[in-house]
Amino acid sequence: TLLTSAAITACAFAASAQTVGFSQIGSESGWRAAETTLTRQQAEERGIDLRFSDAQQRQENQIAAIRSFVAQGVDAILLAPVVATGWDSVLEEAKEAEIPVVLLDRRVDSSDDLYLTAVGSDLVHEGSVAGQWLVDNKPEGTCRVVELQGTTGSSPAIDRATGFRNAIEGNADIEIVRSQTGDFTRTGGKEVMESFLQAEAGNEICALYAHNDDMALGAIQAIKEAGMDPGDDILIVSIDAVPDIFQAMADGDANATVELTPNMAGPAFDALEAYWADGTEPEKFIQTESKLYTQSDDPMAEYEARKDLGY
Ligand code: GZL
Repeated sequence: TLLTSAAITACAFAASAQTVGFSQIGSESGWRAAETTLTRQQAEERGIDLRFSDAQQRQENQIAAIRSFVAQGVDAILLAPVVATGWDSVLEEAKEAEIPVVLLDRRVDSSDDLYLTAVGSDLVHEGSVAGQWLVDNKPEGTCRVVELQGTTGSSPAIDRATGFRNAIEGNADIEIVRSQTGDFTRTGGKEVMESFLQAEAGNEICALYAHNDDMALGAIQAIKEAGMDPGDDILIVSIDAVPDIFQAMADGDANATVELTPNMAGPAFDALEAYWADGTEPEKFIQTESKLYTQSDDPMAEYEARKDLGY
């Protein structure tokens, strides 16, 4: 009898825990892996039952995961949307079921009444910070830039391209001569950079702008294999501030990165806990900060500070 009542109490307690479904894009980059790690840690600390789905970077898998979470009757859904379009109907279904949706690190084109809030950085600003660094640090004369874009149709790829172009617009010396997606992966960055180097053989490439560090790290490998010196022959500026980009900076292979915090779940769960408690409606966009780091910012100290965060 004693065991039974304890079991019942435990079940009752467990039943009181909020259940959250998390539709994660995948594990395409070190930053994405860190975001997943921190989301699991945040849920654990807050006694939230997290149900995790890895979409392998396919929108149809995210839509299926959201439908499954709705069928399970979860208390909220976290969605890191791989691309910006195509979400209206599945978000309508979650709204119909009165399940709040919180967007993490990327945006959607859907109306903002289809989600409780979006947690993320100002992606245009990140691109502008990267562009301004190049304006301030390029060598004299013309600077021919190649660009590794993020996943086609994703809000970071769209906005980081815009921000960078805004920043270099007034500088006639800087010209983007090649631009192609590397899908936010190291492999993609390496392969596309190899094609850029072949296509531009005999022409000077002054700098690489990569929409994330993982593509930059792949490109650095390609530049070395081509017998050139990344960070010197070709300046390297990217975004995320993952540990390995700081190692590359310490080695003189990368020049600058714009930090993106992987802790999007903290603000997301704060907003959900307030909403669950008394229906508090958060702002529609909860913005995280971006910070520029360069070789003069003690890169190995920054590496050490991040190396155990699950990147
Ligand atoms: C940006 C985020 C991007 C990271 C990449 O908010 O969505 O996705 O910059 C990741 O590393 O692939």
